[in-house]
Amino acid sequence: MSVHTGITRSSVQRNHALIAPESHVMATFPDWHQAEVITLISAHLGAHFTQYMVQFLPQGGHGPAAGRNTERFLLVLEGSVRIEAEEGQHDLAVDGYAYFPPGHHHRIIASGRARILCFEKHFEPIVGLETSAHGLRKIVSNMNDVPGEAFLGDPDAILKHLLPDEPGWDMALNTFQFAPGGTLPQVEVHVMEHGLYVLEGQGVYRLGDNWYPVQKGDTIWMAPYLPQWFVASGKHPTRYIYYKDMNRDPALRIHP
Ligand code: UGY
Ligand code: MN
Repeated sequence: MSVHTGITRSSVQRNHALIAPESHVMATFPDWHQAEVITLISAHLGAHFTQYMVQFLPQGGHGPAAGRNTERFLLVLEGSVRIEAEEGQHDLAVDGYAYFPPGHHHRIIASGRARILCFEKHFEPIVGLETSAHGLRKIVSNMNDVPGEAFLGDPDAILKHLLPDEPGWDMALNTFQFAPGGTLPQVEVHVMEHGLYVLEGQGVYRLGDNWYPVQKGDTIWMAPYLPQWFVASGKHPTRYIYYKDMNRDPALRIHP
């Protein structure tokens, strides 16, 4: 076995984190059977959502619905999974995704080796409105079937909204695809938080006053107000998926 040098691209800071695959450490959770879970982003880091990856073992396995009041988005990264929901079942292959509103019963089943990426958030209702009145609904789709738009008119930065952009919804999952040399059009500073996973390609992410080389398989946490910017490098497009909280007044969230 070779001797480890102690070097990694991973870096965990007060308001951001880069977690490269070389730093992943698996855990087993009681309700996930024949599966290894890597919690990438959580409240322990300071985040207000959870991002984790589940690797089902070659013999297949299964996992439970999200916790109470928790909404879940899942994306298939490798292999395929079957979703057993209240109203029937769905088979999802790579790039397939699903969203479950809080309290929506389902089970995730893999019949062989598979890898999924999950984002979960405690749902925040609009003050005075019942959860059922927010228009949340189960979504099952595939990223390749979602139309993209040139972000602020830039054809080198294609944005896709994977979930409905409606006022009742409090989280967004989007993808960005950048042509080589494509950039975010500004150094963004915003109250919304991000959890990001690089699906393909490479580039340089500015996080605060740090510039990090990033590539496929990397996870990034960006706290509220973190200055952020990205440039894609390499010879092929770079694509990432990211979580963002939305549609809630920050003042009301702190002083309800
Ligand atoms: O939606 C966003 O805030 C997005 N433009 N941010 C990002 O990709 N870091
Ligand atoms: Mn942003």
